[in-house]
Amino acid sequence: MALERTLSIIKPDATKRNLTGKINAVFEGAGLRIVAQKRIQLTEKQAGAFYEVHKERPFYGSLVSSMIAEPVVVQVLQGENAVAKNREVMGATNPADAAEGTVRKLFAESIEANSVHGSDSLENAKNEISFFFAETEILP
Ligand code: RTP
Ligand code: MG
Repeated sequence: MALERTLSIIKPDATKRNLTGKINAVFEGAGLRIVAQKRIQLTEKQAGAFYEVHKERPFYGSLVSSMIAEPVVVQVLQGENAVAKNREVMGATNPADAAEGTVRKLFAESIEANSVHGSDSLENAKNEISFFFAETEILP
């Protein structure tokens, strides 16, 4: 088992419904430690750059719009196999397919308003963490 860090975002649909604490409780209950966290308002430019990999997808425009509609909470989660563990805890992209007890099953409204983002590989986690955090802001 490897101690890893992953980037998590509590998305606008969830911050709007005041669910930050409830979602954090699911992460912490699964053994993930919140070692950095801040509430920020993304700009269109930032959200567009963050989701650049999806630029050609039909949902790119509405994804970027939805990510700037309300503040988000960006956070670094640390734990054993944190990248895969967080993906497991988040549940499937579409809440209709998400397993019981997962964040998306518990809280997501739709495939777009799906409450959380989580890095999908260790390499992407490193890049996504540095997109939002300086190393000095991460306090294990
Ligand atoms: P994420 O990156 O947000 O952690 O989620 P994911 O890997 O499960 O999903 P991904 O395929 O990377 O898509 C990124 C986000 O785009 C929205 N989406 N909308 N309308 C659609 O068909 C559609 N497909 C994806 C979702 O909000 C997804 O989280
Ligand atoms: Mg993804």
